[in-house]
Amino acid sequence: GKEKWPRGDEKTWKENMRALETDVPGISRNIVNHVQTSLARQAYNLDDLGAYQAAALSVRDNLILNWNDTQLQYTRKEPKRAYYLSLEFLMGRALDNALLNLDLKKQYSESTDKLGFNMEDLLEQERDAALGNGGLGRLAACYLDSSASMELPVWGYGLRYKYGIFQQLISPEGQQLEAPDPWLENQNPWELPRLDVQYDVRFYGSADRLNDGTPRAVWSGGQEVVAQAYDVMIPGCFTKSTNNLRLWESKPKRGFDLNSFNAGDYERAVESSNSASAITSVLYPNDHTTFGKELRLKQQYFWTAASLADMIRRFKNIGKPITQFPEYVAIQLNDTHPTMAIPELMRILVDEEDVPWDTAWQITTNTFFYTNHTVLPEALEKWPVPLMQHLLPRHLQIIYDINMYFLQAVEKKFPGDRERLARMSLIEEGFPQQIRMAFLACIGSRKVNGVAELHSELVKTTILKDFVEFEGAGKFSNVTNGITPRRWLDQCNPELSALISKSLNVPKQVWLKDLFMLKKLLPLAEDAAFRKEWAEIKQRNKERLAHHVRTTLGLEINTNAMFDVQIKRLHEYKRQSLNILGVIHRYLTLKDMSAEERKKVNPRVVFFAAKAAPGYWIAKLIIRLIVNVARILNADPETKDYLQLYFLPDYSVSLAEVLIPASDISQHISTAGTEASGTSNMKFCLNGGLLLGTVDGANIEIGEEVGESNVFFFGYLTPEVEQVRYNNIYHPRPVEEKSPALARVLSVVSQGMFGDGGIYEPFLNTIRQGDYYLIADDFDSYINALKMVDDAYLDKEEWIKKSIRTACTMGKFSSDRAIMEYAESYWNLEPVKIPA
Ligand code: GPU
Repeated sequence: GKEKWPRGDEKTWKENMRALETDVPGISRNIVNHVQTSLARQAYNLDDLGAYQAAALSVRDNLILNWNDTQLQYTRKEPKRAYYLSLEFLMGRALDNALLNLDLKKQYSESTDKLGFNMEDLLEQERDAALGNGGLGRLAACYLDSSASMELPVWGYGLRYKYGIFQQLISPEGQQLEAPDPWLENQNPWELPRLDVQYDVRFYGSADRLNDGTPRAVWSGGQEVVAQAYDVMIPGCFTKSTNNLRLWESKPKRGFDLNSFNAGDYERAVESSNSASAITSVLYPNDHTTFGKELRLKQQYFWTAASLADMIRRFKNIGKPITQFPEYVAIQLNDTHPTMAIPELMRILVDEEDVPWDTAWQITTNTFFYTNHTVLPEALEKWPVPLMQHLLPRHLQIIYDINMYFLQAVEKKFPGDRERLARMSLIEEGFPQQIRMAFLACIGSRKVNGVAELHSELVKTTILKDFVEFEGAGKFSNVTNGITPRRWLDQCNPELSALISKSLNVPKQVWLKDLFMLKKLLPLAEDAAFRKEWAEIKQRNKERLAHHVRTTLGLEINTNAMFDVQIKRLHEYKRQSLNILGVIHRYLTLKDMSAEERKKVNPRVVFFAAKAAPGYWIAKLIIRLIVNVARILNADPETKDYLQLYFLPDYSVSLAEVLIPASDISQHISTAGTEASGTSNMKFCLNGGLLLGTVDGANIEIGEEVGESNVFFFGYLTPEVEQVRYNNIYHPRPVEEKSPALARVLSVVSQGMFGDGGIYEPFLNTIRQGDYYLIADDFDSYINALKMVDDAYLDKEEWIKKSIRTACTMGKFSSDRAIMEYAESYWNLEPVKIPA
């Protein structure tokens, strides 16, 4: 229909509307404008940081214009929308990505050149947005990139932590120290405060059922906190489509606690203001563990309540009856962290919208989708009932009611099976009783998925087995994770990207959004000239990494060596321990050799980077061992030409972007059945690094795509692990018997070859006793796999062929594929074209 011009003179408005600045003069004008006005600086006092900020603000202008057009189109077309709820978004830097996606890289470097700045230097000025711990948070970031690139109406919802993941420092003894990450300190040009988007969120108080024949209750009293929206624009790649990541900041309600002011208790009033801002002050740095802290539950509720209120307001604007909510809204729960959204939606529907219970439950279970990211028991969230009662009394009532109806249905299907009821109850008996969030997420959702084939099977056969029996297997399925080839190939490895475009004779605009096209390059593995170019790029990426390490750490790296990389959170199940013990074994082997024998050895540089959760002391001890082994090895004149070891501190997205393209081989060596998927495995392979791994997570699917002759697998298989663990406890065998090689390694560590051996005993004992992660059981098989890697590397040409075959069969692992699976099979979303 014809829209009436809302106010003022239409012509004056329209004549003054800005368009995108896409040519070099326009870009320069815009940058200089920002230097002059936004930053209040001038040419003679502008440094790299200022120039970065001005460039970023000018890019932001373009993003905003695209964002406006996209959101206007969504409002007009009223498509079904999906919302990705994640407590973590590990975004990394934004400028390079925005320039790539807007296709303005060339123009911007020309413009900054003219203004006297080097684009590469400006990119380095940006701080990582590190609002996440690891794979789970980075997956969310890749999915936002793909949703926008696939032109899908998807928004992310998260928290605007004042401090992201801690900065890692390593003391001279090798101890991890944590420093805060004040990433907002230099201002953040990528966010837009939305002062008009605020919601009140209640905590504590009391819940009184109306008992008027309806299920309604009134929740009142307690404390109210304001959720304030900040928007981060998410540009799609080579499209106008620009989506939104809405992050909430907590702040005290205006006029908070006036009573205390009146009573002259100024200090108490300030305290309550502090507690409101505390909610979004810091990202919890624990990965795969839950601690049951009140502040964490506050974060979870604050975020889900604000996000749902925002979605419902938007839904109400289109004027449809509330029963149609699931036809317009799909909500993806990234793990169980946002599970409180389920009772919160029930509360809104029942208490505020006066919807009957069964209808409300139908709306809810048609709206949510739950992704599980682990089967490790310590990561399955449970909240103590007394804490829930205190903080969210109405939600506890609702959870009890959901549980009551649910158990009635289970009882009906399996009459008299009391044990089954106890196993499936949302409430775990104990002192205190606890709420099992994975079960709540499962029964409150339309579909449940794992993140790789094996993992999704394990979800069905272990933690949610009873639920499969009760609800049928159809509700449970798999979406194998993916990674965005924009950041993880074109941005981090521009030379390889250029070689691919040249060889395909297709611009990257095409193949970066259709990654299966890489398959067309497979025949070139047989082309010696192509192999040469391929290998030279890998070599230059190794030199780029060496340069980075030289300038940041002052260390000199042998770039003629094989680069062997393991970078991920430090966790016992990921088995960095196996890797470092293998390095020590290699060292001992080298020491056993004569100088002549050593000369035949392939030089190798081993890289680690990993943060440990601040309270995870075994993990910190493993870091300490790595650092101290590195100190000895790198100083040993007999071996240092053949074996170097580096622990690079403060692992981040930006560091990964330098490490991954430089790897010859990378390690993904979790105990079989423990790594749900892994995603860095995909990144390394896409950059032509070979994979050394266990038969676990997405490694298996990578092996299927690449062909088993191009990957190095070892270790016990998932179905065998349980029996091995059982034997380790009930029929223990000494390490000497399982692996004499490992026994020797453990003994040199405990005898102090790498400094005070005593301090490592608690770690060594985890292997000697129980060995839950099968270190000793897998050690010989691991050493054997390393030997196969060494042998394969001797044949340089064959190695390069493997590298080419690996990269060119990674099409499946584009997050575009993954996000299309969610859009089509889960959310039922259609792309929305944004007119030029
Ligand atoms: N993952 Br649960 C995390 O990074 N953090 C967590 O707390 C949990 C899972 C990871 C999985 O370990 C990894 O295998 C997976 O690839 C990633 O989530 C994304 O699904």
